[in-house]
Amino acid sequence: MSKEYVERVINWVKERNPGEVEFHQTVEEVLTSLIPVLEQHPEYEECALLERLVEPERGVTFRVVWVDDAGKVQVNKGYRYQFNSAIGPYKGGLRFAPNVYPGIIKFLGFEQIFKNSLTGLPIGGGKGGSDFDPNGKSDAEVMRFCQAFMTELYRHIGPETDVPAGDLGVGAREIGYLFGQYKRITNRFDGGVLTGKGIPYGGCLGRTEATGFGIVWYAEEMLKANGEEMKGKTVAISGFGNVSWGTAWKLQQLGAKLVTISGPDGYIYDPDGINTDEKLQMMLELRASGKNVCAPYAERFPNAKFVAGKKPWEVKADLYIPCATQNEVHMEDAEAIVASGAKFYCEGSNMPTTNEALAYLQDNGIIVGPAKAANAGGVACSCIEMGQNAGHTVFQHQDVYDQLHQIMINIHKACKEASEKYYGKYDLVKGANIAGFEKVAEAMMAQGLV
Ligand code: 2IT
Repeated sequence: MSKEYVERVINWVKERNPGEVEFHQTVEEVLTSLIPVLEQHPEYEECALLERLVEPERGVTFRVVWVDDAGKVQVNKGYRYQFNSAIGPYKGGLRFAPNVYPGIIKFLGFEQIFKNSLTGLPIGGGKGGSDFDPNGKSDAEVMRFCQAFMTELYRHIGPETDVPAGDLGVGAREIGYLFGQYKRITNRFDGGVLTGKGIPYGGCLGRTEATGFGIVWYAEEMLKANGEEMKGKTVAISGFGNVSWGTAWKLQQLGAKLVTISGPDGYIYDPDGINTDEKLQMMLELRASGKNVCAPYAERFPNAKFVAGKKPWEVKADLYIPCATQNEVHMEDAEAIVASGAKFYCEGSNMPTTNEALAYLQDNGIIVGPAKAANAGGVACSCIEMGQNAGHTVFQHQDVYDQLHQIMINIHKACKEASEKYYGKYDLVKGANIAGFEKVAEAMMAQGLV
């Protein structure tokens, strides 16, 4: 009965959102997990709860017009999908990347509902972005683009309405330009209208590393629940951006040995470990270069090897953490991970694993930490930033870390307990979907047909 309901809604999403494959993928993955919960709540089907969950409350698409350094007029698409506000104002990042289209923003926005609910904090789900490619653009071009983007976005957001942050291609610099333009238009210092701000103007200490730290704390809980510890583990990660850097830093602190990072150009294998301050600094330099390549790492540290055009999943490790982008782990990568004898796989980036690869990893006994739980430390820290701004105060670094660590422990516990309750086993993927869903469903039921 519930199985048919779920299948019907999945097909309905596919028909209504043609070609948006990433959105279909995440809806399928999430809704399928919810079947045993729906069995116990027939009232959810009667009031079309799933149909309402998969249909964003609001979505805006807008034109972004700006002038490049050569004086040429450029036109991009801008998006903001406000998915669900049952438990708090919409909250979620902005992604600037050339492949951005509604299927990507909707998959991210839909995931964000459950992730934000898992944090235990009062934030709804949303996501936005643009097909603007920040790579290779001058600082002045990025500023003009951000100003043009905010000139439309400002009318849809607000500290109690929708609070965007960064995602791929949107870091502290972009948030600064976006915030400056918001303030110029509205004449309001609404600190909590954007998160990931710079420290001098309302930013939260620790936000830059929060996502990566949270991922490693979550992975540590996975290890502990299975009688192991982080110290001494060999770890392979992808990416070299913000999330990868925070992950590398926390792995260093916990005494794990990180041996890979990657970029669109290939991956770095460093047998000595990417675990010195100088090497972590190098990751920041790679990002700041704006070239989107990781090869220069091997020039600086000659013991390291650059493998062109490949992904790091062929390197043997105890724990794998994809931290780059969606669908970076396919079936052949999952096969390599299983063949390596690894026991743990923790998603860092949003939906890094195809549904097929995810099932293969789990079917072969790998313990999988899902992104919507593992990377929730970023948005949790964003919510701490909102609280700081609302209270016109400043939180200390260690306070933020302590809160964040506890939130990650709580999320792992919630995922574990939900999967044990409904599936009678330790399956964090299903548990995350269920634990995230339960609170949102209850809030939606209480608020009537809206
Ligand atoms: O995917 C994510 O959770 C983010 N990009 C961060 C969202 C946020 O509002 O901090």
